[in-house]
Amino acid sequence: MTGDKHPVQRLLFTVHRPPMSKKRYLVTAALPYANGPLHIGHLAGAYLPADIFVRYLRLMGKDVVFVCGSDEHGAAITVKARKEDTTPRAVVDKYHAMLRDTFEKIGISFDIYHRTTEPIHHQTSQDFFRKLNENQEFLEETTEQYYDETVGQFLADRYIVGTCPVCANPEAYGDQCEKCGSTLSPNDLVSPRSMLSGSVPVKRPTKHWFLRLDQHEAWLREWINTGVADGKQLHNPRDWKTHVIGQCNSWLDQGLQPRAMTRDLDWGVDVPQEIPGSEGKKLYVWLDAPIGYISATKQWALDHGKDWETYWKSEDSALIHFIGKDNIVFHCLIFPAILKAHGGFVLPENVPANQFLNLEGRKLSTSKNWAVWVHEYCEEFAGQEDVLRYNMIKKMPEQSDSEFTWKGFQETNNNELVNNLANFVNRVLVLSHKYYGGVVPRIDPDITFNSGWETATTGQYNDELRLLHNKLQEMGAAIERYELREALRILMEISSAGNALLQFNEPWKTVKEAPEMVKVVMNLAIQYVAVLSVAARPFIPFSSDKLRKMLNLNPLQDNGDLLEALNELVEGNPVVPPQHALNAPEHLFSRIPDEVIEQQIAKLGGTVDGTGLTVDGASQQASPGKEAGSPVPPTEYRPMAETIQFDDFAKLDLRTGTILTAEKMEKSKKLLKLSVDLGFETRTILSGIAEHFTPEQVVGQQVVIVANLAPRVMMGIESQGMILMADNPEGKLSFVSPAAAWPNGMGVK
Ligand code: B3M
Ligand code: ZN
Repeated sequence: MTGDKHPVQRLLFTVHRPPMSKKRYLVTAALPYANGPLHIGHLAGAYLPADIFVRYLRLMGKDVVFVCGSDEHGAAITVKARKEDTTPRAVVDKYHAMLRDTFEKIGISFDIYHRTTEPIHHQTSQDFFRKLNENQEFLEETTEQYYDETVGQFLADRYIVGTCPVCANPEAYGDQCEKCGSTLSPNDLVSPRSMLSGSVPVKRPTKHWFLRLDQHEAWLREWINTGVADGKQLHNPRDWKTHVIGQCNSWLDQGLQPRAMTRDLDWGVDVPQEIPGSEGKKLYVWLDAPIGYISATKQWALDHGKDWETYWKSEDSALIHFIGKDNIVFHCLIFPAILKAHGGFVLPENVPANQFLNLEGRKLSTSKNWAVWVHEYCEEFAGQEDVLRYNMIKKMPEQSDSEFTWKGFQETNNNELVNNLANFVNRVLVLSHKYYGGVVPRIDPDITFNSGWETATTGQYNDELRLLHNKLQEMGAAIERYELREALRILMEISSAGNALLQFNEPWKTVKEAPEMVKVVMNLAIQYVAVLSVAARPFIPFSSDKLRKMLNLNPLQDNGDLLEALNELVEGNPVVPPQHALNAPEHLFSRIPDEVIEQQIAKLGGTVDGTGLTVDGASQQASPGKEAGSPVPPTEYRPMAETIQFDDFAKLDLRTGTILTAEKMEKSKKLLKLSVDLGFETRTILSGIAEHFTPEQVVGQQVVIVANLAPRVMMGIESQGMILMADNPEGKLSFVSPAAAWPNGMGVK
């Protein structure tokens, strides 16, 4: 023993555990549009984090239901049907099956994967509509909408194309410009035309039902910022991600307007027919889609003899929505308003939205086939599903956008999964068979050895088990805080400590001279592997199964297995008893050679195949950034500025920061008003980027600011610094930012 501070004591009180006090959990992952296959951006954005969280809750013995399903309505589907020259029904049938199978292959453990075309969903959403109507939550209003006279149809926003008022892109849609990312409405488009016939649409009056979101603004603001609604503290807003709260406040600050909840369409959920004027009207897809979470729960409850209402209506149930950042407004403001307007439902306890994942330096693009398709991965890398999962978690865009590269994928696999985890497990199994015929040795727990946690620290068997307990608890606490990258790091620390345990004690050298000590070391190493077989399950479930098999332990029940292990370990007890017979080691991970990676890189941006990769509209929508395949114009470089001395440069105080809120300035086209977190303080900064970014796009963005620039008053507001931006030959702007999740307030030199 090197000193009096044993690692067990050092760790014991450092673990922060926010209370997981709810009786039951209803966890949702965004319903993907059934109009295309799943790519890695979807996986990292919503499905994988949700799956990890749910698997962890199950391991902790919690009552949890995990629901999802295909979003089968809306223009995303009908546009796709037109492109594939088929019916909406054929589109959703095809992609629903594809999505369902892909989720299963990559191990997303939904309790139910439902569909919004199911009758139970139509009924549920119509009941909602009736109730909102009864509660006078709607304004019925007749407005002028674009109508295509050639085909005799009102045009959904997506069916109108025209020139973007912000960036002059001639192919902007009526709801959004995919080039600059601006949110638009059809009236914003310059020279609109109909996508159905190419003709110039005319305006015609039509009646719609508008949800009075303006009347919900005040309580939503309070609930988002304080966690209090109806005088009750429902959650702690500090548990929510800052970029989520920031985006909500940006919307709230712009003022919530009544929003149409119906459409003139022929595909979707009918407005209940007894309501006057309902003919030809369908529910807006963003009204029915989140209600899909409820209908999925109803179906699951029917299938399992449970009561769906306890999950949605009792105060001791927690509702948690996993989504990508482009769905924040719908899940944090509009759906909560709908739930409240209906009455009787719980509000989400948290909406841990992720940001976007980029691929090889560019944003993911369905239309340019700049993506990694999960179903293709599962075919080409069959048996290596966990390698993708592991990489997605390591690169999860939890606080800011992140990037996947195939080289990084290879390195992570070879260095962490093969060299660390697989190597450790293999050594333990091989040595146990060699020394003890595969039987867990009996030991004298008082014999000490070199601990794997720190060089030159003495280990004692029961203490080391308690130490393992603390590590697991730390890992769980990170998952409970939705810090999944951190949780994975802690998991791998256990594997590293296992390797170090072998390295520091060298059983292969000492087995002859100190056989009793080696027994203790090997027994402990087996406990490590057993603990990993449980703790790895949320992240890499297929490998967890393999580990259980090698250890000859029962398959996990997903019902308190981790809790049980924690209870043993905290007492200093082993989780695998002596005399237990192990199975032979099996293959866990293998090295990925360069050729495989090169092939994948070569495939990027390649021809579109028959799976229909030509339409966007999945959860990761366009955001500004380098477009895959855009032609590179000849660059004219700006002439160099005059040379300055180091002292001139040293006068600048550059700092890292994160944009917390952003809003448009009433009288200025160019300026956005930002509040920027500098760690030690929050600054108000006016930045001339309004023509390049919408407020929602910049919230959560990490930036570098000139922090000691003299304040300047513009349009009556004092701007306290300047944000660094890089420009490009087309005059576009890009943020200059530190690596993902860098602390705020740090110096930049
Ligand atoms: N289908 C949009 C999307 O895929 C939508 C999500 C619905 S969640 C209720 O981004
Ligand atoms: Zn634009």
